[in-house]
Amino acid sequence: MKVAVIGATGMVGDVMLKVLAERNFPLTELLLVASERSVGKKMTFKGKEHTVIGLADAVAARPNIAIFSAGGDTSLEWAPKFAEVGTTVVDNSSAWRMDPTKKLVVPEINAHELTAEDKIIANPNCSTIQLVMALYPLHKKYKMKRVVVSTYQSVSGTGVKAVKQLENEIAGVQGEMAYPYPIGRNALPHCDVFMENGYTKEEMKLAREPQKILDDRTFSISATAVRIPTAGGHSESVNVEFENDFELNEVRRLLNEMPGVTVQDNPDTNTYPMPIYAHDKDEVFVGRLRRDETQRNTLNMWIVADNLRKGAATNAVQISEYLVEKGLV
Ligand code: A2P
Ligand code: 11C
Repeated sequence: MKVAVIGATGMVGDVMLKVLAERNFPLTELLLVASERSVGKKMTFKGKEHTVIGLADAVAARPNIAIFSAGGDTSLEWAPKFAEVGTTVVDNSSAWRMDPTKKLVVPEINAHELTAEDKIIANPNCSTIQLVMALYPLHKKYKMKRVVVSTYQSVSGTGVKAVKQLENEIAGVQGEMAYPYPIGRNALPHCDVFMENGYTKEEMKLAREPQKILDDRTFSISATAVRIPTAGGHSESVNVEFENDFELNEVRRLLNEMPGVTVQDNPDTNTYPMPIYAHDKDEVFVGRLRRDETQRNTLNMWIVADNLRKGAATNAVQISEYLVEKGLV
């Protein structure tokens, strides 16, 4: 497979290269692509030196797969150009996610919907992916009615500038601000931009993307997204009301049986998921499983995952692996 990584010099691009190497993705050629600023730069992959190229050269090389992590504008402009030459694009940005002609894929849930005709495939938002990975097996069994989710998102979700802001604040150094306020010793109820309805774009992604992935509009999701001073890994407090009653032991079993999900849940040993321990892991961790004692058929849980891994790079590489395995590229 000839694969192009668009945004190879960025934060997600860096993890993408790590994941491709770790999983021994069947590469015959790797094209590392970034903005004109980085063209000519040398990067190493599996001990071999590569030179960064520009987007036009990458299209001309007609890769089998192009994995995009270079922002929505780059995806909007360039994904169709790759598709036109027969490349299948796996896009990490929000550009195509809600386009009804594009599929929004979490491989463990809906990769089977993909066909060779899908030339632009969307990777969901990081906080959506970890949420649906835990909701999916429970929804199949008990049918969700309503979900209330509050997120605790790391600065790595915002990008390099935000990681630097937190580091500067910890070191007591003045520097450029990614957020309108300090993030160290703070919590900002503000992820991405505000929309007309008073919600942030991140909150609306959490409300809408799961319905598309699960191909079901009968349940609703209400979200509050909060940025906290963790370096990496997003956490979520989730309250789910089901149509049908559940047994906690069966919930635990269903989550354990879900590929890619690991249950960490034992109050006796202080066992619960935490972002520092999810770092560099591909799994979604679920714990603090409790019955909501104030409402029928309602569950509380806590979900944690590495937002740059399963939330971005790993999910995109898994989609690419599926395309190769099924002969769709
Ligand atoms: P570059 O390093 O040349 O700016 P991050 O999200 O960490 O900021 O990374 C964004 C990634 O997307 C980087 O690899 C960046 O390349 C790339 N990128 C940004 N804008 C463009 C563009 N217009 N064309 C191609 N790549 C881009
Ligand atoms: C965050 N979820 O943590 C964002 C980052 O739509 O792909 C990814 C934004 C997106 O702020």
